[in-house]
Amino acid sequence: MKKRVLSGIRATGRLHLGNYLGAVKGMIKLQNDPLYECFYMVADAHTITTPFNPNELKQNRIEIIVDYLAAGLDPQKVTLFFQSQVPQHFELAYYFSSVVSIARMQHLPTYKEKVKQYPNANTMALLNYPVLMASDILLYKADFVPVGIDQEPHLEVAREIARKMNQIYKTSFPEPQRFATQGEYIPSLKGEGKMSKSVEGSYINLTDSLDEIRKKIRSIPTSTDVGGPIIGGIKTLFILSEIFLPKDLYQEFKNKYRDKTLKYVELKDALAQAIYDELKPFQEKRSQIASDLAYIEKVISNGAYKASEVANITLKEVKEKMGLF
Ligand code: AQP
Repeated sequence: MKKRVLSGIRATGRLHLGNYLGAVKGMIKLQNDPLYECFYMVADAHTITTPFNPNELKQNRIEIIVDYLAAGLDPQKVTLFFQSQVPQHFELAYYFSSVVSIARMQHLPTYKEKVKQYPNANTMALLNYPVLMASDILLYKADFVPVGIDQEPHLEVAREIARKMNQIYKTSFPEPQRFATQGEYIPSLKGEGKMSKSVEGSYINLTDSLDEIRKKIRSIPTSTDVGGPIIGGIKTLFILSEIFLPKDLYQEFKNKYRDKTLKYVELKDALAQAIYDELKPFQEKRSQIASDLAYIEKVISNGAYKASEVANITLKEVKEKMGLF
């Protein structure tokens, strides 16, 4: 039996380097391993947990599918779908909500951060986010979830729900584990917090031009003193350099930093070029795919059909065991 994999990205905007390195790279790695059966969704329903614009959501969810395809996800190997087109996610989340306490959800750091970010949008949907995420994963009985480290508290909730359901109703949910990548936490270009779609100035989009990337990398705050502690913007610079630069070049810049001979602009421009070189094939492929709307629509409808088939089996089991069938 193949191990199952589930992942998703909210349709809140265009993908950035954090999403790519923390999630999409892991998604591609598992797609290419015949031991895994992968389900990758656009988490369009999770998008409404924070303020959103319906017209933008409609467009953004298609853009994420195009991003997935351009990044190398292959619908012949994996199931790509919109979460909202498989309503079994919502039904299972409702059953799961009966084994989760309100206090447990209120104490999650991710919930507290979002309430701080959007104090006027402290909704039931936001509080329920981790329960719906547990349902996304467990509906497919996924063993692995390629997501960034910021999602770890939500995975812990999914494991707790799996344990409780198995204990109370004798279901057979696995306890899902995060599939980590080297880029599991990409810091903000501002030097504080993580790279995030909703924090202006924090991110590099996968569709940015070389000029835009150079400008953004040059804006990373670096103190004039080289050789000090590697924190803030300098840390961001070195984390990205370790991922994108060839090993020897990265080491050379690191040595220069220690020797206090580093010129930041040289490191920044080498890094900008290396990031662009990695993104260029993605960008070329993206414009080809984006022009074929009929193909994109077919991928989405096939995906919903395939995901529903698996979803129905799990839902039937849960309903039977809960006395609802
Ligand atoms: N900075 C990051 N480093 C590594 N991984 C990251 N991810 C997000 N930011 C980083 C991973 O990307 C996947 C998709 O995330 P999401 O779309 O669910 O939304 P998010 O985590 O809410 O991403 P953002 O950019 O921070 O969006 P906003 O600002 O809208 O909330 C997940 O696997 C996540 O771990």
